[in-house]
Order: sequence, then structure tokens, then C-alpha cells
Amino acid sequence: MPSLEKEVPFKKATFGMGCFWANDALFGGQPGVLRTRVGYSGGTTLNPVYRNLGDHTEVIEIDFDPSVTTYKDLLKLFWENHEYGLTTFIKRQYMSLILYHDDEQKHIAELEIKIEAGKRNEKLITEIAPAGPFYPAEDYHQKYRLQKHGWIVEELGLTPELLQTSQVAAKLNGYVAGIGNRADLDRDMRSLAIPEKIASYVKIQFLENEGGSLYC
Ligand code: MHO
Repeated sequence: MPSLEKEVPFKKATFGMGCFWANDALFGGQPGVLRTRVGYSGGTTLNPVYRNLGDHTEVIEIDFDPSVTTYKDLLKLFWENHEYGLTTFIKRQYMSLILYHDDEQKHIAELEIKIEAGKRNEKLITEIAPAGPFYPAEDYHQKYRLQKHGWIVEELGLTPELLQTSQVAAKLNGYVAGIGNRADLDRDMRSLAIPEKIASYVKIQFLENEGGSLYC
């Protein structure tokens, strides 16, 4: 349960890559990702909300353990999982955006975009900019896939705050959407002390959705 979660040193990554529901599940289910939350960032207008985003973009904010996964690993998932917006501009809400948290991330992102564009032989329109204020999205957007299984949220006592801050919420949100692999799923269920009834239900959801489309 959330109280069993270990405190480990972490780094942040922030990406815009289309509708944030899918990305929340995608990153939450990855080894080394400790927590995720979705929100609005990248713009200048104050206090954006879903129905009035101003010049902000839907983004996912990731806390990751750099001893397990790297910024480069996360960027690989970034390039490979845009629903739209990587090569064609649609609107700021869904634009491809990397918000870096330090010079090292800036450097890696600027290098990787060149390598990736070279591999694909096309222009990638991802904007790379410094991370600024992040405005968490409304509660119903957090762990959107998991919230479809309301009884789990209730039984685990995942409050709106925990939906943004707990590793349990991040992992289960990924696994119900079919992200990750079975070995990691079994290991996480044990290490996070997920009750058996919930663990076996999540596994069934995982198997049904494994390898499926992540799109919104
Ligand atoms: N196609 C979805 C997008 C949701 S999203 C969080 C909808 O229209 O509700 O941008």
C-alpha cells in the first residue's frame, strides 16, 4: 500500500505527447518510474483548466529513479508513443513538447531529437524548452485508466492526492492498460503489497489489454 513505498532519490521528466491519459499509463507501467501526474504546462497563462488551457499543453510529469531507468530510456518511449503531433502541428494542447529540468536533460534532448529525426528521415517538430510552472489537471484526469475500475481506487484508499503521488496508483494505472510485462507485474504486486483479490483482477485486465493500443 502507499505507506510501504520507499523513499528513493528521484529526478523529474516532463513531456507533452498528445492526450495525457495514455501517457500516464505508458510511463506509470515502466520499471524505475516512481510516480506520475498529468497537468498543464509549457505556457504563460495563469491557472489553466481543462476547458480553458490558455497557451498550455497537456503534459505528463514523471518522477523516476535514475539508478533504474535513464532520461534517454524515457525519451525513447517519448518518440515512439505520440498519438499525433510529432511531425504535424495540430494545436498547442496536444503539441510535442519536452520540458527539461536541467542542462543535462536539455543536452540529451537536443542530441536525441537529431538522432531520431535522422533515423526516421523526417522533421520532428518537438519543442524543447525549460520546465516552468506545472498545473496539475483536475482529479478525474489523474490515473484515468485506473479510475475506470473505481472499486480498486476505493479499496486501496487512493485519494485524489494519492492518485498523483503514489507508486501503487502509477503502476496499477499502467498494468490495467496492458503496459509492461508479466514478470514486472508479479514483482510489483508483491513488493507493493497489493491484496490478492486486486492483484489477480489487475492481471486479468493486463492480459486482456497487453500489446493493445494505448490511444485515448
Ligand atoms: N479524445 C478525448 C481527449 C481527452 S484528453 C485528456 C476527449 O475528447 O475526451 O485530451
